Amino acid sequence: MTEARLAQAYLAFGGNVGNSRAILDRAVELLCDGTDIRLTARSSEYFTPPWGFKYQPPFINLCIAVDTTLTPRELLARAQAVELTLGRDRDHEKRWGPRTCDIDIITYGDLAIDEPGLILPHPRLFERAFVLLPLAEIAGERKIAGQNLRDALAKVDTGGIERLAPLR
Ligand code: A4P
Ligand code: MG
Repeated sequence: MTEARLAQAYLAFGGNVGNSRAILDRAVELLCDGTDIRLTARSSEYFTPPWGFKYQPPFINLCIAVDTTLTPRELLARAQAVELTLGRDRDHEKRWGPRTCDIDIITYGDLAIDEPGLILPHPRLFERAFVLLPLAEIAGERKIAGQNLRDALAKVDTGGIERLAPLR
């Protein structure tokens, strides 16, 4: 029997429709089954002003680190299945608009890919304080595409972002 390869991946979660803290908590729980996807670190939750499309409610964002035996495509499929379970409706949402639960893969090991439907590292990572802030909390010294996360964070505007105290 060949042993399954273990990769370390980082994922970002966001939502601004419904009880976002409860929904994202459930999303992490559903995604990290402890078998194929094992949670190794989780950031605080952050209250963040809307990015991209401004006329919408603020978001809750968080990031996690996982060890996974899945391929990047399998991981994306699992993430999208969780989005659907939690009520995401891709057919009726606008780009960068409101959503119950959005899950982006930020990195998968040191893999760099640009294929239809999957780009790694996530292409808009370095523009987004709502991803860099939670990510730096759990992986500040890590380099992505040659950039240290703490340095990347220093270059973006974190105004209006609040770190939330844990619920439990
Ligand atoms: N896709 C390609 N690469 C990836 C990847 N690395 N991870 C594809 C996940 N998906 C990836 O996804 C569109 C397609 O991207 C998927 O079908 C997948 O195959 P989507 O979730 O509908 O993304 P999108 O909304 O079109 O774009 P994007 O850039 O992922 O934006 P977000 O993050 O989904 O935008 N403001 C704050 N403060 N916090 C937020 O969380 N989120 C959004 C939503 C806008 N403003 C926000 C936030
Ligand atoms: Mg997305």
